Amino acid sequence: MVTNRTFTMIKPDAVKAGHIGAILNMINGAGFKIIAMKYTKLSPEMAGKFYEVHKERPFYGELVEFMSSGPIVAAILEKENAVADFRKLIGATNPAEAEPGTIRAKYAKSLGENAVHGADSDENAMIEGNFHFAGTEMFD
Ligand code: DAT
Ligand code: MG
Repeated sequence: MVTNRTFTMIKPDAVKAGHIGAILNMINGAGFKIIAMKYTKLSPEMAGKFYEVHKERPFYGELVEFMSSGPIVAAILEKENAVADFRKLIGATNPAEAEPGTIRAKYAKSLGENAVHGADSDENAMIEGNFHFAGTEMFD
């Protein structure tokens, strides 16, 4: 099992605000290698399935609606300690609590519309990467 990869999405708020380039620049600058990447849009069904773990949470409906509201950039990233280092680079879920200089501190609009997703474990990184990409779309 590959444990040096993580999965990310640049969310609809950041895409709409024109931050794709700046965010990718921060990702590259932090030493992550791009293994797979696509510009795409989630249907409400796909967003619902992706965030199924949050189904019982009060914000689930809002989250699914937001994540399917516009295009996103999905990517698999590789680096030593990828999951933890990427969570550090993006900052806390709530941008008001995110460390200065993190992607969410710089580009997130709110707790709900927080610019980027980062997988929270090696296992989820693999599941989420495989949800979005076929093996033929991944390059070492
Ligand atoms: P993270 O994206 O930092 O892993 P999470 O997995 O707890 O955070 O939640 C997934 C997404 O759901 C999060 O990026 C934004 C949204 N969200 C989380 N908590 C929320 C809340 N209390 N109100 C509205 N949206 C929320
Ligand atoms: Mg999460």
